[in-house]
Amino acid sequence: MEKNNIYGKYRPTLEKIMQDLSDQITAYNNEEKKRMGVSVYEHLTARIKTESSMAEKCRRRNLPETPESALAVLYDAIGIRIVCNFIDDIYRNLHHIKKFENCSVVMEKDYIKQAKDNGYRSYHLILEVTAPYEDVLGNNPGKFFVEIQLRTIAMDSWASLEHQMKYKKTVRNQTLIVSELKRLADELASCDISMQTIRDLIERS
Ligand code: 0O2
Repeated sequence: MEKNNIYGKYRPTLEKIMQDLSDQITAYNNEEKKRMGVSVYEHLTARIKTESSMAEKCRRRNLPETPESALAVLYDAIGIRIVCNFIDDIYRNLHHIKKFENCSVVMEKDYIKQAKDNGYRSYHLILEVTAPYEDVLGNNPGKFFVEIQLRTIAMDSWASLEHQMKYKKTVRNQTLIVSELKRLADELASCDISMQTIRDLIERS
């Protein structure tokens, strides 16, 4: 399999699944805006994992670099990131997403309640989406996996910064940077809690 063709003929289908699910999320947000006057999230981004990044992940997991590995064994070919103003909004989004009739949750990781050792925080959800397209195993309607990451703006900024460091080949003062990043992650987590508390006080008053 060519490196630049790991999704094979399924690439356009992945784009459709990603768009349809993004539309479903946007739709409940629009409903909430009408009902409550505020959005449930600040912004949403969606991406198909790059071919090279997916091929690298297959190699790391000792999987053949094929559409079957990319779409039936690994779960993050399609990724949607929902960035929220407040921690509670993350759980509000989860509540809405879990009600989608065409989706079931196959995995959940709450890196907010249990942050990674480096300070990474986010809520990860793997959805299995049933859609009227042929999947890599030949089923139609097919089943497609989507990774949804939910985080606050603070968690998102931190992850971008940490990502920059991780993917630089050589970083001077790495030990210092790693420990500063951990300290920063904890400070931002504390700010997120304060933001939520103040919002609750304003809403109750
Ligand atoms: P991209 O380009 O964002 O997709 P994996 O790490 O993927 O082999 P697993 O269990 O699938 O293993 O991953 P996990 O822990 O659920 O996290 C997957 C994604 O979460 C990563 O995707 C990142 O987007 C994000 N993530 C997880 N841990 C960290 C972290 O410590 N720092 C940052 N900045 N992001 C993290 P990819 O595949 O790295 O890349």
